[in-house]
Amino acid sequence: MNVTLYVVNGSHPCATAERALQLKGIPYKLVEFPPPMHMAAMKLLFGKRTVPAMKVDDEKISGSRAILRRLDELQPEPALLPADDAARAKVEEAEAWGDDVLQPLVRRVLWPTFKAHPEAMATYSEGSKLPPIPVPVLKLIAPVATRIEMKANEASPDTYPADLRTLPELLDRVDAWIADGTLGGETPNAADLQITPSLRLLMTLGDLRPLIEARPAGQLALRVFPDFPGDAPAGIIPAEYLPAAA
Ligand SMILES: N[C@@H](CCC(=O)N[C@@H](CS)C(=O)NCC(=O)O)C(=O)O
Repeated sequence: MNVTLYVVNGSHPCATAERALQLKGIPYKLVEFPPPMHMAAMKLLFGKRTVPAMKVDDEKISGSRAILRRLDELQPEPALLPADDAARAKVEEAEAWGDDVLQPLVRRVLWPTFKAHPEAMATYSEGSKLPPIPVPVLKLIAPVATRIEMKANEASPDTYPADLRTLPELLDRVDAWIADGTLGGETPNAADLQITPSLRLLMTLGDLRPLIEARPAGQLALRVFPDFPGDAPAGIIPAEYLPAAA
C-alpha cells in the first residue's frame, strides 16, 4: 500500500492527519505545497481546494476527518474512536466542533495577524522541505497572499476582534471535554487529534500563548504536539483585542 499525504507546512488539520498516520505506524510520503498556491494544486489533484488530502494507491481522500476514518479502516489499532457508542458519539461531537468551529477560527486569527506582521510568517516554515522564503520577499508577497487567504477563510477586520474575544469560551469548552474524559486519554483519539493542533497553532502567537498554556487545554495541546512550526513574538496583536488571562 502506498500512502501519500498532501500538506501545507504548519497547517493544523495537516498536523491532525500526519499525527494519525504516525500513531498508526503507517509509512507515508509527504507532498508539500506553499500557501496559497496549494489551493489551485489541490483543486487540480483532488477536485477540492483544501489540505490535507491523502492518496492510498489510487484512492483519493480529502479532509482531516475523512482521512482519520479511512486510517481507522486501514489500520484499526490504535483506534481513533471509542468502541462504546455513547463515548464514540461524544468524541465525534468534539471532533466535529474542532473541525467546523475551532479550525476556521484559528485561520481567521492567523491571517489578519500575518497581514499586519508579515515578518512573523518566516518562522512558520520551520520543518518545511521547501526552500525558505527570505523575509524581504515574504513582505513583498504578503499583501496578496494574506488577501487571498483572508478571503478564502472569510476573515475580516470585524471577525478578528470578535474571534479573539470568544477564545476564553472556546477554551472552557475544551477544558470541560478534558474533565469529562472525552479528550485527553492516554492515546490521542480523533477529537484530540482534531482540536490540539488548532490550540497549538494559536499558542505559536506569543500574545495568545499565556491565555492558553496553563489551562488543561493548553497542557493537552503541548502533550500531543510538543513541537509545532511558528513562533511569533508577543506584541503583534493589538492589546485591546486580547481577552484577559484567566
Ligand atoms: N476542515 C477541512 C478543511 C481544511 C482546510 O480548510 N485547510 C486549509 C489549510 S489549513 C486550506 O487548505 N484552505 C484552502 C481553502 O480554503 O481554499 C479539513 O479539516 O480537512
